[in-house]
Amino acid sequence: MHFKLRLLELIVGLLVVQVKSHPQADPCQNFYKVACGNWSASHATDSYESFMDRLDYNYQEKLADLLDNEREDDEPHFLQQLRNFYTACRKPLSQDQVLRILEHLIVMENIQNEELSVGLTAAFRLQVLIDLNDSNTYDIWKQLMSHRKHWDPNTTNREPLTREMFDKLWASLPKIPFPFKEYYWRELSELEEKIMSYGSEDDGFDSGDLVTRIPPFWMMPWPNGNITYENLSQMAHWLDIKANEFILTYIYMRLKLVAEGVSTESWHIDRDQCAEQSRQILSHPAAWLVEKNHPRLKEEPVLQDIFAELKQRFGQKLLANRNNFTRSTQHFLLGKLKRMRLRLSILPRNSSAQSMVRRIERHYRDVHMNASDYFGNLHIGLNHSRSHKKYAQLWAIVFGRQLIPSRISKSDLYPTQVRGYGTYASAFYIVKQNMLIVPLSLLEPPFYTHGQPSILTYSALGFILGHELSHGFDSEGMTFSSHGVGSSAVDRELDRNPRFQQELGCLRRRFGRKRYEKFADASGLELAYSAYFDTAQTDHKRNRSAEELVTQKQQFFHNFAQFFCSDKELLQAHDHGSDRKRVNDAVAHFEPFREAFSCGPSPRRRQCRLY
Ligand SMILES: *[C@@H]1O[C@H](CO)[C@@H](O)[C@H](O)[C@H]1NC(C)=O
Ligand SMILES: *[C@@H]1O[C@H](CO)[C@@H](O)[C@H](O)[C@H]1NC(C)=O
Ligand SMILES: *[C@@H]1O[C@H](CO)[C@@H](O)[C@H](O)[C@H]1NC(C)=O
Ligand SMILES: *[C@@H]1O[C@H](CO)[C@@H](O)[C@H](O)[C@H]1NC(C)=O
Ligand SMILES: *[C@@H]1O[C@H](CO)[C@@H](O)[C@H](O)[C@H]1NC(C)=O
Ligand SMILES: *[C@@H]1O[C@H](CO)[C@@H](O)[C@H](O)[C@H]1NC(C)=O
Ligand SMILES: *[C@@H]1O[C@H](CO)[C@@H](O)[C@H](O)[C@H]1NC(C)=O
Ligand SMILES: *[C@@H]1O[C@H](CO)[C@@H](O)[C@H](O)[C@H]1NC(C)=O
Ligand SMILES: *[C@@H]1O[C@H](CO)[C@@H](O)[C@H](O)[C@H]1NC(C)=O
Ligand SMILES: CC(=O)N[C@H]1CO[C@H](CO)[C@@H](O)[C@@H]1O
Ligand SMILES: [Zn+2]
Repeated sequence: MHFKLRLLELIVGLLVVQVKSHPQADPCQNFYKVACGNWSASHATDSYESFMDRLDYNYQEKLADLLDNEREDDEPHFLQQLRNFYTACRKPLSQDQVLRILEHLIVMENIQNEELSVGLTAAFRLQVLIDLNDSNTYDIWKQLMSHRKHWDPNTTNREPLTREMFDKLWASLPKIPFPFKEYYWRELSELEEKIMSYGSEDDGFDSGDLVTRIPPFWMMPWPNGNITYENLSQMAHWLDIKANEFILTYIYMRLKLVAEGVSTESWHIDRDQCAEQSRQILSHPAAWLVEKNHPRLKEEPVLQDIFAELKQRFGQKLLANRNNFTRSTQHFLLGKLKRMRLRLSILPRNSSAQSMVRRIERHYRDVHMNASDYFGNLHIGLNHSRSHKKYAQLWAIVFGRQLIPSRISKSDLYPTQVRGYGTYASAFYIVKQNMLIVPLSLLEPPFYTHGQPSILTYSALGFILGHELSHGFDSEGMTFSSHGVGSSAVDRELDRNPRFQQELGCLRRRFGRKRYEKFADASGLELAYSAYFDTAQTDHKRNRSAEELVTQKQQFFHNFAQFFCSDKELLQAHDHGSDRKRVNDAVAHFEPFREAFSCGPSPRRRQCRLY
């Protein structure tokens, strides 16, 4: 069963009001190309790589401007912490600070991934906060090893430790690691030996397979001779299997070896990066500050209206009951849809300005950032977020059904996840709460402008809301009730329902683990399209001029596709697949799309339809 909060995020991309087509591309073959054309070339000099990034970049610029301003009298405690974090991040960093934070971390009782994350970020002088969790330390090492940056490799010692050096370093450790010196020495020397065993005199390798340089700020041994990428993966594996305590102590010893003089050299983190981290670590204070200066909440009625329409469309689908579900399952699904809520902003809603400040104050009352200790602040921030994450999960399990709906009310401060939900311009659906959250940073130009033509809103935001709504009814989400409690009765019925299983098999064969996202994309596009174009009682605001209908339909699809434009059109995202395929898969079997662009009937394969 799923007791963890399940998060389904949608990455949003570009929306451009003006349709700029790519003349060579065939919309029926590669609609991404038609809509995005030469996006990466025309945005080559920008600081963002996709439209999603652009929204976040703009938001963080605003935040940085606000944080660069003088502080005012009587600012809430949480805002001072935000300023302190940002200020410390902007100051020059030194090797000495790295050693201090490592000393601080090493003496801790229980060194978890948050501590390792801070230690690696500091030791490797990373600009971005390293994203470390229980399952991806291997990837982190691989990334650290293939990371490219200009530096002077002479500033570290890359030879294995001699016993003599080890003895000396051991004596200066802030804490003696368990269990004992000889054990540690054996583990350390075996690791170093393994690393040094790579690298070969061989010149038989294809030069494309060779790692040509030492990773930046590498403080461990590095093999002589030629290393292939395969060797690098194995080295990452040896590091990955070491305990966090071992790694932090080891890195600390190796850094102490660095030649004299190097430690005075300092480095900086960029302004936009500091703003981004401030937003990740202190999400609510950052959202509060930006919202106070650039209010977006007045957009709520527009979004709630569209959301209501999408729900109504999806309700019609459920009522059609293609799967011939039993009455109780129908009741379950319709009840869930009816009670699904949309909330704007990660901040408390429906509360007075003072009570909002009080809630945020309460959440951050134990957080005390130091305006000159960036690494220490990172640790405080991650530790704080960890304690709230655990609390949120615990209470979801312990209190169960009755308390959840009343406990998480419209006005609660929703706990965000560093580098996860709530810290980017990305909408998300929380199964446990049957709630869809749209961060206000999504409602910014050029994605969204107050009073823009509704075709732009439906094709972009409508799609996003439809996508997230659909996650409530994908094969995993649908077994959770409107209160976020899993239903084994619905689970059993789904297992036995022949039509549903057939359609699910179709999705699984075609998309594998991406099936939930592909379903949500196709369903979201269909919902948004029908909400905008199909005639119904709810339809009172659209211009139905017949001669423009085809053009309007084309514009709708262009606008939908353009928010996926990116520099990384072919990069495989974990669940969504590449941006290009995301667009092309969503439209491939959608009849109204094929009609609008005169594509002829769908190719061989039909669409997989759960409902
Ligand atoms: C994309 O733009 C670049 C620079 O503007 C140009 O050199 C390139 O030919 C363009 N590619 C296509 C496919 O239009
Ligand atoms: C940990 O990282 C992996 C790979 O990036 C990701 O799939 C997984 O969802 C993450 N887990 C948590 C709990 O964040
Ligand atoms: C590093 O050291 C080598 C040999 O001692 C020297 O040839 C090289 O120029 C140095 N590199 C830098 C960037 O100082
Ligand atoms: C390094 O990788 C190459 C192939 O990429 C492999 O032939 C060689 O055995 C590896 N070296 C070691 C020490 O495993
Ligand atoms: C590495 O391989 C190249 C050819 O790919 C060869 O010229 C060179 O001598 C090798 N270097 C070492 C240190 O073995
Ligand atoms: C739907 O299911 C009911 C039993 O739940 C069955 O009697 C009925 O024949 C089914 N209808 C179709 C069209 O499969
Ligand atoms: C803040 O950090 C600096 C540098 O690490 C330290 O000297 C100072 O004592 C810290 N201040 C507080 C209040 O902890
Ligand atoms: C980490 O959080 C706990 C509360 O969950 C707190 O007691 C502890 O002092 C925190 N440690 C640091 C280093 O902030
Ligand atoms: C509908 O659009 C047409 C063409 O753009 C325009 O001439 C007409 O006035 C519009 N009608 C309404 C009711 O907005
Ligand atoms: C402070 C505030 O605005 N409270 C309102 C919250 O919403 C309920 C109804 O949904 C109102 O009755 C309260 O006045
Ligand atoms: Zn999704």
